[in-house]
Amino acid sequence: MRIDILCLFPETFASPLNQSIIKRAREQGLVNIAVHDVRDYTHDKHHTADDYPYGGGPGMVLKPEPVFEAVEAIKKQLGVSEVPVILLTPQGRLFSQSVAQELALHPHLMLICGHYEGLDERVCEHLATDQISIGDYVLSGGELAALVVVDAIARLIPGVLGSQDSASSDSHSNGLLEYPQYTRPQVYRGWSVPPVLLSGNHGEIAQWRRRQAILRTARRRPDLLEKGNICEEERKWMLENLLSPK
Ligand code: 6GU
Repeated sequence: MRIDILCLFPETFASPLNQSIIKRAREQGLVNIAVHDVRDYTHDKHHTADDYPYGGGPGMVLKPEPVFEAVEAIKKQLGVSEVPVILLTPQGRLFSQSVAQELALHPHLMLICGHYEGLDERVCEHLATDQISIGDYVLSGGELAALVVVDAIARLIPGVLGSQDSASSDSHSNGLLEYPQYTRPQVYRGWSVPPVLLSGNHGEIAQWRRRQAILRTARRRPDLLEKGNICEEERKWMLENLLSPK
């Protein structure tokens, strides 16, 4: 998969894209990520990327010309025409695990990071094919949002994670939060690992994890339970245990 990122602050990406799982995925050639500076596509000597908003008001607006020209130049250089062009903006549709799964199916994506008070609407209307927000809060720019999107997508590419199991048992991939995990020591400061996890009984362990995932989701994110596909027996167990401590 190839991802081209267009932004005003390319240095933001250096460290996060050169760590851990994403670094390894890039080294293995599973994902090719290129970061482009929109200012490189300006023509004036001050490399002006923003301007005052028509109609007045606070802040500056990202100019359309360098953004259009950057997308067109990159497409031309790569010899591609049909590629999703995704704008990162608080006005976009909400990002989620299922949006990540949908985007991970594309062989190529272009991400545009907005900045300042906003972006010229003609970029939204005539260049972007999709607009994504990572949540209901405002960031100073789209760079951090793009990193969130790239990370969530990259770990879904086959081969990026050690075993494909790790992505399918993640929180949200089955509509529920993930069950509690433990490692050694068996007792830490007097707090013991739940005995069922030491039992070696794989059926009981699977049932315990499933029930804990349901309970945790019911307590912390009841809004997600609808999508969790809980059976009648599980719902009964959940209601019996919801009120007990922790
Ligand atoms: Cl994609 N951009 C900005 N600037 N703020 C956000 C966002 C994006 N998603 C949530 N808040």
